[in-house]
This record gives sequence, structure tokens and C-alpha cells, in this order.
Amino acid sequence: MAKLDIQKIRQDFPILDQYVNDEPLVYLDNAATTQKPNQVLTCLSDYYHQDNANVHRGVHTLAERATHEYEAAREKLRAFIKAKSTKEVLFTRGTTTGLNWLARFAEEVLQPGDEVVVSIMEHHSNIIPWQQACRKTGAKLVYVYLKDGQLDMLDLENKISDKTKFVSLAHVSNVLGCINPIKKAALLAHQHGAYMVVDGAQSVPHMSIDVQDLDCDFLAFSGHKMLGPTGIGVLYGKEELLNQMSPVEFGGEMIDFVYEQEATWKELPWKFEAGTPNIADAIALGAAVDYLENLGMDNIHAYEQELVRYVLPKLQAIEGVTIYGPQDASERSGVIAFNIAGLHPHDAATALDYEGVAVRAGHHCAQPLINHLGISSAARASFYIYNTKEDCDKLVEAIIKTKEFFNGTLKIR
Ligand code: C6P
Repeated sequence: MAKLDIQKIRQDFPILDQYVNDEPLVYLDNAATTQKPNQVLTCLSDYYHQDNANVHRGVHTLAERATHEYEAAREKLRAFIKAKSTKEVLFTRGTTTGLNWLARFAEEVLQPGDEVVVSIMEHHSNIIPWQQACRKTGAKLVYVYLKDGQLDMLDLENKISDKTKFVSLAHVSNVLGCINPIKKAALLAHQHGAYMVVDGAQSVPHMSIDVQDLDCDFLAFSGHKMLGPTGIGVLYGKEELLNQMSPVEFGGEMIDFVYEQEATWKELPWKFEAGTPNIADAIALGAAVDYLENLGMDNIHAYEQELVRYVLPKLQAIEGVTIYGPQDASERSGVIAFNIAGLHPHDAATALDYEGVAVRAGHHCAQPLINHLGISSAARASFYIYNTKEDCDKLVEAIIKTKEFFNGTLKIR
């Protein structure tokens, strides 16, 4: 397997080359958003400098260039997730928008007494839209709980029944870091005639995804967590299902014919893309895909696992540090949420920032999970392709220093 040249990769991310609080920046908040390489920034700037025009509307040269680049980006995204057709790749604002669109579809499908199955580890974006759909239709939202810090597969099997119409699961938890067995879940869902929805926000940026192999019906993800710009993402859906769905937004560009009292829709994927789309960011997301493909998604996943294998035992060895999720590095992606005994995670994150280490603290938009874990919040370090073992060491040192600062009682197990 080709190894990644991390120092070379880092040169593409000039933002990393800075000091924060007089310390070299160690950016470990990649689950919130990733940094953007020069290639993506140049793509954005080139588009606005050279090609900017509206898409699918004009016949002039710039309009044709912009349309070509926008649709070429869609094709890159198709190939990236191995969808059958570009008709199955809808540009959205991000994961949240994609999941909201699906919940609208659910409102058309759900009947009183039907069930939607989610897990307790879901991000609010994969809970609240379903709560709303259930409330409007009289369907019930059913939760699958945890075993050993990850999805309880027995509970999943028990909760999916013939009443289930949608199963919607995170592929990777943004708190527990566990990787959920989506292929198995999809099989179970389909055995009961339910649709399988995947929240890919934390998986698509980090591992090779094959929607046909997973056999999921829908997959939502965000560009900004995979080196792309904010405000752009993708909703994948099987063509026959997207054809059954009504558009969520109406207006310019998504129509075929408009009469005084009614209208007909364009074919997929444009039926879902009302108004002027986020052209530049879609094209730049295509550049991010080029960058990731060039490194190789399997290499990226392997490298992140190497970092987790390196840092997890070091964190586990610090007395008073609790790590959430599976304790075995091989079962995790590069997300590690933790607490330090006696310290509020916001204080911990602020103290780490004094050391130049950027981590997130809070409920991570997963309050039901945080409640279920019996805590009020947690700190979280999350890794990506430009992080190094030195970054891991810096995190560990900074946590130890923080503990010393607050209670002066450092012990290594
Ligand atoms: N999680 C985090 O720091 P958007 O905001 O639409 O790009 O992504 C929403 C979302 C959905 N599902 C999962 C599993 C996620 O992790 C996120 C975003 C960020 O954990 C911001 S709250």
C-alpha cells in the first residue's frame, strides 16, 4: 500500500503553518470541519476569475464552461461514492439539508403506527427531521442503544420490524468514533421493506464508500468535512426512489413546463436543484475529491487508523481521562471524545488551546447520546490526513499539562 507523504500533504495546507497562543497550531477539530488545500482554494479562485456564469441557462461560452464544470463535479462525486448514475447525485447544502429532504419524503410515506429507527448516537441532524416527520404523520421514532460503546446489533435486529419504514444511521459517530455496520443494517432494513438512510458526514471523508455495495437507499454528506468548501454537500439516492420523491424546493431551473395553475419537473437530478445552485463550491468540491482520490481513500483510512492506534493507548494511560466509544483502536475512526476527571470540557478545550491544540468541546450536536452516557458534555479530538504523530504527542502532553495546571496530581498508569 502506498504510504502518504504527510509532510508533503501539509505543504498544501498553509493554514496549518501558524502559531496559536505562541505555539504551533495542532488542528484536531476535523470532525467539525476540515482545512482546505491550495488545490481547492485555487479552483474556487480560478472559477470566479475565469469562468463565473450561471449554469444550465445560457448558451454563451462562460455559461457553457460553468455548466460543464458543475456537471463534471457531479460526475466526480458519482465516481467517488460509486453511484450508478449522476442522476443519483443531488447537490445540497450539506448533510443536514439532505436528511431534511428525506424526512419530507418520509412525511409522504409514513402512516400512523409506522416506525422510523435511528440510534442513540445520532447527530441532531439525523434526529430532529425524523421527530418532525413522525409528529406530523403519527409514526413513532424508535431508538437503538449501545453495547460496549458502539451500536448494539442485537437491539438493532429487535427494533427493526415490519412496522419500520425508515432506518437512518450514522456510518461513523461524531462522538463515539465507532464505524457502524451499514451493510448489515441495510440488509435487515430491506428484509422488512424499510428504506436504509445513511448519515455519511463522518465516513465519506475518511474511507472508501461504495453505495452499491452498502446497498443503502440514501446517503447524505457534507463537502466541508472532506477538504471542500462550506455550503455544499451531496444527497445520494437510488434513482427509482428519487423518481418517487417530490421536489422539496420549487422555482427556477427545476421545471420542465410551467402553466398558470401547475408545473412539471425536470428529470433527475435537476428536479431537486431549484434556483441558482452553489456552482463554485460544487466545482471546488470536485477538486477536493480529486485531491482525496489522488491520495487514495484506503490509504487515508489506514493512516488515520495508524494515528488512532498510536494515540489511543497514550490517552487511555492518563489517569482520570475517560474515552467514549470502543476502547479498541481497530474499531474506531479518527474521532476521540474524552473527559478529564474534575474538569469541565470547555475549560479543558480552552487550556488545550493555550497550548495551540484545537479540539471541540460541548454536546457535539448529539444531546440524546450525551444524556445516555450520563455526562453533560465532552472534549473531542478528531484527526485527518495532515495530522502527525507529533500532533498526537502534543495532544497528550497538553492534556497532562492541563491536568497538572488544574489539580497538580499527575500520575501515569
Ligand atoms: N458534525 C461536529 O462537530 P452539516 O452541519 O450539515 O455539515 O453536518 C451535520 C452532521 C450530520 N451528521 C454527523 C454525524 C455530523 O457529525 C454532522 C456535523 C459536526 O461533529 C458539526 S455539529
